[in-house]
Amino acid sequence: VLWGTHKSCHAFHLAPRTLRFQSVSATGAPRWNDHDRPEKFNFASDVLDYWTQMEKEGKRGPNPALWWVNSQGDEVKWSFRELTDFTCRAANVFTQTCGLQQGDRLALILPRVPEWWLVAMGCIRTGIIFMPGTTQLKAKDILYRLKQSNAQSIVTTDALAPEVDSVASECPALKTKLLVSDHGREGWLDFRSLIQSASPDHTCIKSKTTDPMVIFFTSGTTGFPKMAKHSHGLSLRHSFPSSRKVLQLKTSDVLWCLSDPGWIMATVETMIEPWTAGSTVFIHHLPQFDPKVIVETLFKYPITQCITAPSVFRMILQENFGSLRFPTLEHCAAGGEAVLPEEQEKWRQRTGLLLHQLYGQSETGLTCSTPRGSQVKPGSMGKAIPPFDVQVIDDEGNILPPNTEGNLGIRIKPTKPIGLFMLYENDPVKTAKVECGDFYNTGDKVTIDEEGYIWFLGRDDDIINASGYRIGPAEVESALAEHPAVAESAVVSSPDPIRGQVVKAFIVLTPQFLSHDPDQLAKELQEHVKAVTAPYKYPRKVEFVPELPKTITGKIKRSELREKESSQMQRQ
Ligand code: BCO
Repeated sequence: VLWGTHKSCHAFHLAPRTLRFQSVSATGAPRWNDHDRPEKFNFASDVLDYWTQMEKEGKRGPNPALWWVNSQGDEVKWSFRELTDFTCRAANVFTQTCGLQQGDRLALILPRVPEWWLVAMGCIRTGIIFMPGTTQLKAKDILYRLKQSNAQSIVTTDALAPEVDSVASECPALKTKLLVSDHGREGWLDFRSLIQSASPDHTCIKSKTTDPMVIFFTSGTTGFPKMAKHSHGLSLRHSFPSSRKVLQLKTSDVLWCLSDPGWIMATVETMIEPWTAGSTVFIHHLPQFDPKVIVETLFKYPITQCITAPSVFRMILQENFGSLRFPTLEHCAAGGEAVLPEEQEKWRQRTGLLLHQLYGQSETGLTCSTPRGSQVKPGSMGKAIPPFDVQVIDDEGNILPPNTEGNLGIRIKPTKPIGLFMLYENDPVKTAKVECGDFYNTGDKVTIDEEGYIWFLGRDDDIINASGYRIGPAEVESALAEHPAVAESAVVSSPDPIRGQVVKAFIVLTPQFLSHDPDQLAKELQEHVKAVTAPYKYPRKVEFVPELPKTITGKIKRSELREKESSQMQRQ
């Protein structure tokens, strides 16, 4: 076996913290500047294989490139050389066994298992566009993704294979299904054994920087998730000096980003950014979120940098852990939702470490941050990361002066910056809608101060940000509508001290359910939503109402319900 669930398969020893690698520049080999626009770029050949070469020449230390663990004591450690070998094999599996070609789409729905990185990098080598998805997706969500994207292939795990099979007949473009499992399944190819028998000889495509690389599904204020398509520029951007400044990763760093592999944060922070610097990517399988396991892991392994959602830091602070002075941890960053100044202060007091904020979207990747070593202004999401020219704009795209509330805009004219998404696939209307004068309008309300620090104020629409998940109300309302008790519903955000916001559903019942026990019915509806769509979207709060507030034209006034929630929370 090349790998698998085996104890400490490679005898890697991490360099002591004081030992830094002198033979290569401590921050890797920056070959591009912030405003370079090379015609060709491919993360596999330009970055991964570069570090493989450095290893061969003895210019990189013995730290693994990927270090994966689980709670059972299993461990996988791969060097860059092994990663080049395995990802070339993955590339051959896709092109030779599956018959996939550059530009084809592959849905990648795996938990945090080492194969996720092989699939993603195998796609990059071949130009197959990968589409990460969380394993919380249900059959209906998967069907939507496969159909919208015309996916030719899917890679997933045991738990989701039956969900895929239940909808596969409705997806004529789907040619191959690959299973990552220790067991076979009829109609599925066994990814692990194919990798073992595949050749490690593969020639990476010479991709243009502007060729598509990855699609992220992202929730919108109306309808179902949009497909934010990114080019290879997303990965090139992390070679730029300004991006490298954010975490200042070195080959000796061990970076643990806890994000589910379904989100852009994982693609960037568990692959692109650390490997650009030749650092170690640390992954814990974490099938269930448990603050105790996170704290134990930070004590047990020589992790130097940790990135996760603010809710995770809050959940850790809420527990009664004796000490949070982690022996090797040097830098912490939080992204996906806003962090309050008091939370940053509490984290500093308990751990001795500053909590840096990161800001970005599926459309933008990393957009703002307080780079390591620069002044943290508590509550601010930091400054713009070049080459993004970030401005606060009004609804016409005019730049507003400092300390004035407006939309966070990223300049796209005359030139779209490297790293910003290309477009919403198949949706020119929504793509045009987010263009505002010379800017891409993120829809996030912010202010900017005289020193360029940006302060998050909220959304200008109905999108809910629950513990870092971006949730569109229509997705939850549509799931609720499938239940016979629901005549009508309106879903909005409700403030929450731990998760920032939670999903709240106001529900008008059908006559036959009016006499049901409301607590039991609320639980039943919550379970129903968890069963028909990704469970993170389920309404943690439910209120039954006789009617919903509407405009004269019959549009639900979600803002009225949202304000009601906010004022109620303030009174409590
Ligand atoms: O809380 P409950 O127990 O009632 O429900 C939870 C789960 O137990 C449940 N569930 C999960 N899988 C299920 C299931 N139920 C039925 N069947 C299944 N297969 O559903 C609920 C899921 O909620 P959750 O995921 O919020 O769970 P949890 O365990 O409370 O996790 C907390 C967090 C903080 C770990 C989680 O919310 C999280 O990971 N948040 C971060 C999201 C994130 O990474 N966002 C970044 C996006 S990228 C970006 O913003 C760009 C930034 C540069």
